[in-house]
Amino acid sequence: MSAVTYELIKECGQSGARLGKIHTPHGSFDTPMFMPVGTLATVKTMSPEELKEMGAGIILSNTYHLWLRPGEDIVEEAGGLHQFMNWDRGILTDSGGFQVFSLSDLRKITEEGVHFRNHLSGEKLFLSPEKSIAIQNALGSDIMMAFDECPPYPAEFDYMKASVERTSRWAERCLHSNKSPDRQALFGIIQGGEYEALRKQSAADLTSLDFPGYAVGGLSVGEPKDVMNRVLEFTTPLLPQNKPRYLMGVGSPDSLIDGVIRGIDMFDCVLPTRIARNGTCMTSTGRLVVRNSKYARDFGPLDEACDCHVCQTYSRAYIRHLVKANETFGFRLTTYHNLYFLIKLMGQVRQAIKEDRLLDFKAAFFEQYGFNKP
Ligand code: PRF
Ligand code: ZN
Repeated sequence: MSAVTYELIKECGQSGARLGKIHTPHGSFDTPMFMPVGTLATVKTMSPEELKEMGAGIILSNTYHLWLRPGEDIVEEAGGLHQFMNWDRGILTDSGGFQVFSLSDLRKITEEGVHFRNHLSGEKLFLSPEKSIAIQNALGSDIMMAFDECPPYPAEFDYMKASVERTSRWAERCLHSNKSPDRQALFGIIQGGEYEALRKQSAADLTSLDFPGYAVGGLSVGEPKDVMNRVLEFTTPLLPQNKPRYLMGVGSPDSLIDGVIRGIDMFDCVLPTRIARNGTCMTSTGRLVVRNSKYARDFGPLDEACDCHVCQTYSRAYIRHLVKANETFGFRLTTYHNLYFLIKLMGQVRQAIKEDRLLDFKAAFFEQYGFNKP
């Protein structure tokens, strides 16, 4: 039995959406679900208690960053990442594949792995499938991700084909180097860019290895929205029905709903936490830039329709003042609200799947949020 299992509860009568439950060694959570990002063993400005209060059942952390600091040996000595950061619910760690490509300089990809320079110190480093899994085993996450290559968009077909084939070979090496498959599930990552033939090849390679879950990688890398939707439309049907499906690095409200409609169960993104620290809030009527001078004397909540603690307690004028003065508390308030907003949105999405009305929910949500405006 795998460390992580997926229980399919119901399929949506109106779309490809699924209602489910994912069971991990650190509890279960309902899907579709959004995972807050805690890159450096903290969801920036939030305490674990606050994350629980808003209903987070799993968070994401990063192999690459924790390897560079404080070092996976220190986290392991602390008793693993859960103990180290005092989080007793699910943790998923990304493999470092994507981070090496997005953060580091002077990369050189070989069959063995990737040579690059530490983005902090300039030191020469090397990450491979075996090394990534050894770090993730030391961190003790519930879900580990395979070490992959996420090529930029657009990439030539021939480059993408060679990359997909290497990512498949790396995935097999990851699977064989997992030292605790009974406690830590390893998910495979489907690549292939916008090419249907390559997504098919990637999905066939990875599903033959029988991972306990699958991610769709290589999306939200600058491609137009309709390309992402089309890729999901032909990719999710290639994945087994009884395993979780995770769309990596996607977190705008519209993309979450579009992903769920195409059969995705899990999402993560820095978007809600990153824009919060720059004074931007997600609300039921669209993005609100609380720094804006028009909120200087606005004593109403960030979002009239939100029942989070922040919206029940603090005004736009107060939050604007804090954010403009660079006060940490202001960033805590916007971060809390944004994460609450996405986690609650996923709850509404699950309710709509239950009642076979997800497309109606989408139409109403998009109308209110302003996505239908020219
Ligand atoms: N691979 C990995 N992590 C990722 C991605 C990927 O393709 C993406 C794509 N948007 C985000 N995070 N390993
Ligand atoms: Zn709120």
